[in-house]
Formats: sequence, C-alpha cells, structure tokens
Amino acid sequence: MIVFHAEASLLQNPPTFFRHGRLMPHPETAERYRVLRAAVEGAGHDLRLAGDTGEGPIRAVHNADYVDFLRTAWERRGELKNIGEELLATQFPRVGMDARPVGLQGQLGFYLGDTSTTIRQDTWAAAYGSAQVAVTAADHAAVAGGVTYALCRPPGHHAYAGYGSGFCYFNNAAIAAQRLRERLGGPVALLDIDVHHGNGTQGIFYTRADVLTLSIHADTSNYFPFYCGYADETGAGAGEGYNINVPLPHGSGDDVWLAAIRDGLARIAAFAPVALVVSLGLDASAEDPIGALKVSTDGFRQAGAHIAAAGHRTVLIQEGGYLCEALPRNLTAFLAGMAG
Ligand code: Q9C
Ligand code: ZN
Repeated sequence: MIVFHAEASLLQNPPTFFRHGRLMPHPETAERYRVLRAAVEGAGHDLRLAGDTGEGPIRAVHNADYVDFLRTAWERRGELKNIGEELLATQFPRVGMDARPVGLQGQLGFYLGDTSTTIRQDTWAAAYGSAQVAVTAADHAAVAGGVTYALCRPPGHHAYAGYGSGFCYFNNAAIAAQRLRERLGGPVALLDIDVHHGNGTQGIFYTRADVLTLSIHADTSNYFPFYCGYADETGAGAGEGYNINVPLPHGSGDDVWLAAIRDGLARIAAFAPVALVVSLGLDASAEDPIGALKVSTDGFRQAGAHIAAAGHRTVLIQEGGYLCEALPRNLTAFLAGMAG
C-alpha cells in the first residue's frame, strides 16, 4: 500500500499537559510518528513523502482567521510576559460569548478548545505538514483509486472549522474529504473509528448533505469530548440525516465494535459515495493508555477487511492511538486486513 508521510511530524513534541492537578506525560508525541512509520516500513509498504499544495486545501475547510492565528501565534508570544515553551489558554468562551478579542491571551481561548492543545514553537509546521499528508493522499486517491494511507501526525478529527482541540489543529480527514469532493464531483463519506467521537469533523459537515459523517466511538457521557457524540445528533438544515453517531458502551470489544462498523458500512453503501475517508484512530485498542474500548489486534485486521470489502476508493487518515506495545501491530494488522 502507498503510505504518505512528512518529516514535519517529528516537530511539536509536547512533553506534558496539566491534568488532575499535576503535570502528566502528554500522550500525543512525535514518538508516535516514529513508531507508526517504523511499523509500515517493517511491513514493506511503499513510503512516500507528501508534497506541498499550500494553504488552499486547508482554507477550503478552516476559517481564514483561525489559519492566520495558528501561523502567527508563536511569533506573537512577545505580547505576553515571561512566556515559557508553550502558549496555553486560561479562559474559554461559553455559549453567548461570541466576540473575538484582539489580544493573544484571549485569542488562545477563542482558537483552542482545551488545555491539552497548546501552541509551541513548531505547532504550525507540524500541523501544516500533517495536513499536506492528507491532501497528497487525497490527490493520489483521486487519480489512482484504490486505498491510500496518510500517516498524519498531529491528528485532526477534533479540530473544527474555527478552532483546534483534543490534540488536533487542522482536520486532516475533513481536508481530504473536501479535496475528494472537489476533485471527483460526487458525494463523499467519512467513517471515523477512533475511540473518541469525531466532533470536529461532525461540526464541519453538520449542515451539508454532500458529505456523510459517521462516527463509532466510546460513549461520551463520561468521556472526551463530553458535549457531543450522541445518537440524536443527526445533522441540521440541508444536512439533516447526514450525520450518524454510534456511541458504544465502555469496555465493548471486537464483536460490538465490528458489528457497528459493518452496520456503518451498510449506511455508507446506501449513500453511494464516490470516495470514503476513514478516520483511523487506533485508540479503540484494549491496550491504549487513554482508550475506553477493548478491540484486539485481530479486531483491527477484521475492521480493515470489512472496509476493503466495501470496495470504495479509500483514503485512510491516521488519527489517535497512543504509545503501547500493541500500537504498531494494530496498524499493520489493519493494513493487512485492507490488503486482503
Ligand atoms: N488522559 C485523539 O485521539 N483527553 N484525541 C485527554 C488524557 C483528550 C484525544 C485525556 C483526548 C483527545 C485524536
Ligand atoms: Zn482518539
């Protein structure tokens, strides 16, 4: 399988984040890229560096003011006193607080949704490079068809049009889906099997009927992203009926997860898309350090086989999945399942 990647994924390596009253190791590290890349190299896949298509494909999904903020925030750090290695929001707007402040501290809360998603020296370079991996994979798939894997890092599916959150800055899967939509002219489906609800992706396409979004995830009533991910979120306006959420009970294993994937693929087949984008989180693993489901390595292999059997032109976008012994073998098992 052709695998696109970018060395920029080695940048922006947050050591810690503040949690439960202490500094904890940050799960979303550059080491994830090294481990996932070594896994696909070891499995004999065809690795290629992503190209650079500029900011156009990013701006097709994200608001211009958010893109500009992300590019310039670190350079603006002199606006704040005594700044350390990262810029972190201290206030977040609530519903009804809609004004965009001019100063950097207020904008950090305006453009970043939580305290685990910060701005560091190389955040822009890493997020931009990750998005280019998604665009390159989509462009390849638009021409060649088949299955392409985009080894994106940092991940993307918690990023909305106007702000980042959940370790995500640019929504790589949404960028790929929009690119395929433009290049192929037909409807595109997005299947998100990361253990976390794909809330950013849902938000980006919520009022659109031309991109079907379907997320299978651990129930969010006591799990990130908490405030959405429920089955009654079905889309709005022209998009009514084109967003599907499948929350699963925590601790669910292969049977429940694979049944949800099979049902999801049936819904997607009925939509008849010209391309499928898969938000491929590997954090549904039983061994994932921040996961909530119990999917096995063979479960990932079967998931790949089911998705391949659906027969769509497919772009796989790497999302979450955190360092543990099973992480590299779950990726190679999924890709082996896709390859048949
Ligand atoms: N103990 C993705 O998988 N909560 N994002 C962190 C850590 C945020 C996950 C809690 C989880 C975001 C792409
Ligand atoms: Zn996740």
